[in-house]
Amino acid sequence: MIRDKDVLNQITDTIRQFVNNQLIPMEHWVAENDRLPDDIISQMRELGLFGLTIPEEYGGLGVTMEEEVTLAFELGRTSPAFRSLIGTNNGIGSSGLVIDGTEAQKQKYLPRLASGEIIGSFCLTEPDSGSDAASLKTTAIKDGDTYVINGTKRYITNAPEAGVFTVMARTDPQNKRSGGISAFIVESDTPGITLGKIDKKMGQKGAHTCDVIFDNCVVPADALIGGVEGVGFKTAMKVLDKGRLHIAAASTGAATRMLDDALHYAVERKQFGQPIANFQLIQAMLADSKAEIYAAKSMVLDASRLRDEGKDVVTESSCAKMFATEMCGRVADRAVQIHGGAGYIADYGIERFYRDVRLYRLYEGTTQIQQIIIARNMIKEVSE
Ligand code: COS
Repeated sequence: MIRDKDVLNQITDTIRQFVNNQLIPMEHWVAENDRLPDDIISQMRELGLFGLTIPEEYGGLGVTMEEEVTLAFELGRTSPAFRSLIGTNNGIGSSGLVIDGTEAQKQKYLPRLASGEIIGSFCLTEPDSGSDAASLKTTAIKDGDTYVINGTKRYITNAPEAGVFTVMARTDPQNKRSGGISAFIVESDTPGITLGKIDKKMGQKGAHTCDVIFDNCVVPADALIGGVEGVGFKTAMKVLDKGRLHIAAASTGAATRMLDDALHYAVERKQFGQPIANFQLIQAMLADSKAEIYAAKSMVLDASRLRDEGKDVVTESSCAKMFATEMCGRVADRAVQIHGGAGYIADYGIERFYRDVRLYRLYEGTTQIQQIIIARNMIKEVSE
């Protein structure tokens, strides 16, 4: 759903110019220095990019899902590290509060997340609990009017920058599956929290992940999201349903950029006395990529519109995430191939994209988890 086409076009144009003029020129610097320049972060704040999805009454722009993915198509066209910094505030680092938080929790944190004053981060994954999220071992044991949290969270995006964590922890240790899990909003300077060293990743330099360790970390009882125990797993799943659509859009944006780079290279690069774009084997790679990007974009928009209509889009969200991220991987591979030897050389940037986008098929649920969700829902529907 687009609330006002002119306003959306204006925001999209602003972001497109920001990506083209400010972010793309800094991609190499970010990869070399493994951080974002401070002035870029300030500009992101000024543009309101940290609060795109946060409801207007809490200081954000309150974009709809269709508007969000439209903007993510643009933000996806540059190094994922830029989008990653604002990504958690607009997605998994705030959605738990937006979807299930109490009014007091929303009032307390959402305005600061929307302005970019603090960064939000989502703590679900653990050393022994990745795809099987319901098996998580971190505990939050009630003690008077507090909870005591113990456990380790792993690969937590933006944890080194975070001011506040959404933490999934087991409040009922007797219940070993999803029903024993609750979600908490925890400030990062709470005593008992330490961070591991920043992970060395395959790509996405400038976007940081690390362990978050809770050692007898005492939080007030009102840190329990929504004030209800035992529904934290469902909160996490709802957060991910939305997050997966965003990642699908970002992957589509990245594929668009890589195809654009490959097309320009193919038109300029001459072999056998003519641009390689004249060769049909190159054309096949360009055409397949174009069609697949179009398909992904259509899926993402369709699923987003359905979500805006209030429909259950668990299946569609997983379909879009699976297709768009796998498509993005194929386009990355073809883009390197079209660049030939240059595709393997850092100066051309395409090898960096190839490594950066590999993560899209893994986080917020691997492709195999999306397949399981889609197939399970199909089987459930036919059995009912
Ligand atoms: N929205 C709301 N509720 C949901 C839901 C959703 N999208 N998905 C599941 N639930 C509910 C179920 O209805 C069920 O509720 P009841 O107990 O009341 O029946 C409960 O949650 C448990 O669901 P389910 O039985 O499907 O859980 P499983 O343990 O079988 O696992 C998967 C579900 C595999 C889909 C889940 O663990 C998952 O998504 N894993 C990937 C985790 C992930 O993406 N990690 C990335 C890290 S964050 S960057």
